[in-house]
Amino acid sequence: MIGLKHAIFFLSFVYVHADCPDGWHHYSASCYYISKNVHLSWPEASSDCKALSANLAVVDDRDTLNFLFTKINPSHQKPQNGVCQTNADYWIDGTDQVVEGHWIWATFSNPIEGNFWCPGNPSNSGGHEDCLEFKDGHWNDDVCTTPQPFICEMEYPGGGQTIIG
Ligand SMILES: [Ca+2]
Ligand SMILES: [Ca+2]
Repeated sequence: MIGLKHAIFFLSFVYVHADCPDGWHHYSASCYYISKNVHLSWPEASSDCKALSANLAVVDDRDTLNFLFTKINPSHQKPQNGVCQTNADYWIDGTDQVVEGHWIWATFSNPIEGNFWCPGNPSNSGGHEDCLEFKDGHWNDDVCTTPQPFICEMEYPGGGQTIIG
């Protein structure tokens, strides 16, 4: 027989379903928000993500790049004129504003590794392309003041259930 003390102990556990916020996409250990209709400069986009308790997305593996590409381009259309020829550009977290050519993920200050650059990039065109954008599932450097959509990322809040004692 379970005594009153034990019954209260069991009742004090509350199961809460933890998931990405509405409008965010769950992939692997993260939640992603794609601002399709909000166009901001890179610094403004970074601030907007932080206001959502997130940061501009750190996207440095092929699977995640592909996942985001299918979310942005659900019809899976291949760019007609070849990769990186569309104007569907989304700010992500990389920058070389501190040291030209030294690309870092701004949120964590660690060097960008991997090579998912659009052909011929980073180009630093005009001498001032210092912010990283997602373009057709690849990376491109662009002018930080350009207003355009962006992708925020936050840690996935849990495996589905959180126990609050
Ligand atoms: Ca640059
Ligand atoms: Ca470029």
